[in-house]
This record gives sequence, structure tokens and C-alpha cells, in this order.
Amino acid sequence: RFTPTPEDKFSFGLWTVGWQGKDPFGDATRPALDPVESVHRLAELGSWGVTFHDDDLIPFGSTEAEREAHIKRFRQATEETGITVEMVTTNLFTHPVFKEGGFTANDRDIRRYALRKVLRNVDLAAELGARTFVAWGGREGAESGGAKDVRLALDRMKEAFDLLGEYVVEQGYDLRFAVEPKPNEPRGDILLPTVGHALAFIDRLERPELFGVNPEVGHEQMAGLNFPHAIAQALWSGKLFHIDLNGQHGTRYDQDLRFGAGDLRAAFWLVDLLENAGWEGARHFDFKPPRTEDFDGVWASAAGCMRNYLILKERAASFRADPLVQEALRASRVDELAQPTAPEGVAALLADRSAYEEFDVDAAAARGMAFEHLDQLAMDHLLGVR
Ligand code: GLT
Ligand code: MN
Ligand code: MN
Ligand code: MN
Repeated sequence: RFTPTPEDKFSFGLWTVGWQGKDPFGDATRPALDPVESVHRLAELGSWGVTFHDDDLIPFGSTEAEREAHIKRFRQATEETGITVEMVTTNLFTHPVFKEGGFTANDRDIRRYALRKVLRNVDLAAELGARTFVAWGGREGAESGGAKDVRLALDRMKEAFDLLGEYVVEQGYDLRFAVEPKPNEPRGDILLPTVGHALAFIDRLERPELFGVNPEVGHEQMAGLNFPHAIAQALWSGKLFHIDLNGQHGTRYDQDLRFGAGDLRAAFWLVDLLENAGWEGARHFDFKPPRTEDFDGVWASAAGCMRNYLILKERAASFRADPLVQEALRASRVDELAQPTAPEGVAALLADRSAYEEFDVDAAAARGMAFEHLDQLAMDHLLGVR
């Protein structure tokens, strides 16, 4: 029970379990992890997939021969374990050259270098069979108002994504891009700060069909937003291309706790939504095992992400299957929202006296919604007492 298998489609970034615990106040608390070991350990724990940044696998500045050697042994590990490389992404944030941005740096030569770094990695993603390419622009932003002309920065962001879209089409790659929003950290303010901003931006691209979002639980919550609502809108727009699952306590620094920690109720509704929507993509974890942990703690943290997802999946299924819940949902008229409001058109609506002239506003206003009863049932299921 609650034991993950590859059918669950769990996946982890190499940078998650591989995080050494370096933070703005302290040095690393753990040694580096060999990506090959990570692949083996994740497979043993029941993971299906793995993801990485170019620099997680191939240390920045490696020679061509070193690069090939790193890729070769990693590929071998994935083949031995049956682990899928489902997503690849590019690090445009660690090296000091990106301190002022990658695609939207004021310096044009840095923007050209950033694009080349991504293009090279797009080739690697295609070579390894990844279908999704994440773009997190953590350094695209500013600390002060005069530092960045945001409208020009968005022009350059669009230019970069349009070139990437053109490139994958020309190369015939079966690869789509997922933009990852975040409101701040490491920049004071980051461009495309929320899922909503990213969705609106994608609409302005030349090949919008190649672009979607990679929302991260904690990032929307840092902005005080409702994560399941963001995911619902991304699904509704056909734009949920990937997801970063983790935990966060409210609006503060990016905590990257294991999935299920932090806002547990949001996690419950998120799993309920993903499972009911028939989400077929990876359940991808982007968390950081706290720097208090040794490697036993790292693997316990990774296992906890998957276990919590499976527990919440079971809890959500029990909530949906409960006859009392189904009755409560009807009592709250949740199903009535599926009925179009005026399918016969405006003229018929205007002619319908019962819709306005004879509508009993006071009686309608007096109806209770019975949401508290419904929500307590959800709480009972979540807490395992029903
Ligand atoms: C970095 C960031 C994450 C992104 C990763 C992809 S890297 O750890 O904090 O949220 O998903 O670039
Ligand atoms: Mn992330
Ligand atoms: Mn994060
Ligand atoms: Mn992160």
C-alpha cells in the first residue's frame, strides 16, 4: 500500500536529491551526488522518470570529450534501470554571467550566449527522447525600477521563444516547451511571475501550440495564490505541459519542501484535480531535502513525496466515492454549474420573464450553499476518519 511503481509516473529532477544544501547563509552540508547513483536510487524507490539541467549532468565548462562521457554513463544508467528522461531544462541562473538574466539580459552578447546554451541542450533533450523542455527564467527580472525596460524584456523573451519554436520545428523534434513562473527569488521581481502571466505571454508567441506552463506548487503560493485554481485554468487552456510538485508554507521564501508538507489541503485538492482530470503527464517533484538531512534523509524525503501523493490520491478517491459526499455536492449545486447559462441566446433570455421580471431575488439570496458541510466531509476524508 502506498508503494510507488513506474505506472504512477513519478519523476525527480537530478538537482532535487542532488541539492547539497548551500543556501544564502550557509555552505553545503552534503557532498555531491553522482547522477548515475541518483538514477539507480530513484529507480529502486519506484520512480518512473528523471529530469535535469545541462549543468546537473555536465559540469559547466566541461570539454566536449568530458561532456560526451557524462552523457554516456548517464544514458547507460537510464537504460539499465528503465528510467525515462521525460524532461530536460537549461541552467541560465547559476553562473555569474547570468546575474542580470539570460534571454532578457540587457547585454546582447549574454542573450546570444544564453540562447546558444539552450539550443545545444534542446539537441540533447531530443537525443535522450525527452518530450518536454522546461524554461525557468529565474534571473529574468530586476531589483529596481530603472534597471529593466519590462516591455523590451518581453520583446526579447518572445524573440527567444520564437527562435526556439522555429528550431524544434525545423529539426523535426517532438518537443514542447513549458514555461515555469515564479514571482521572485533569486531576482527581486521575476518576469512572468504567475501562471496567469505566463498563459497571457504564450498567446503572443508565433507558435503558441508549442508552449505551455510548468507550474510549481510553492511558486504560486509564494504569490498568495490558489495552486489548484492555477492548475485548473492551465488545464482548461490546454496548457498544462508539466508540473513541479512540492510544499510551501504561505507567502515567504521558496521553501521547496517535499510534496505534502506545507499546505496539505491545497495538496489534497490538487491531487483530486489531477486525478479527476485524467492528467497523463509526469508527477514531477521539484523539492529540496532540507540541509539538516544526510543521504538517508534525502532518500526518505524523496520517498515521502511519492508516498504523500499516493495517500492523497487514495483520500481523494474515497472522498469522491462517498455517497454522503455525492449528496452534499448535489445539495451545493456543484453539478448545476455544468449547465450553460443561456444556451438559447440573448433574445430568448430577454424574453424570459422568469429570469428577471418575475425572478424572486430575495428567495434566491436566502438559499444556503451548504459548503461548510461539504468541506467538513473533505476534511474527514483527508484526515482519514471517513
Ligand atoms: C531551480 C528552480 C526550480 C526550477 C528548476 C528548473 S531549477 O531549482 O528553483 O523551481 O523548476 O530550472
Ligand atoms: Mn520548479
Ligand atoms: Mn521552488
Ligand atoms: Mn526550486
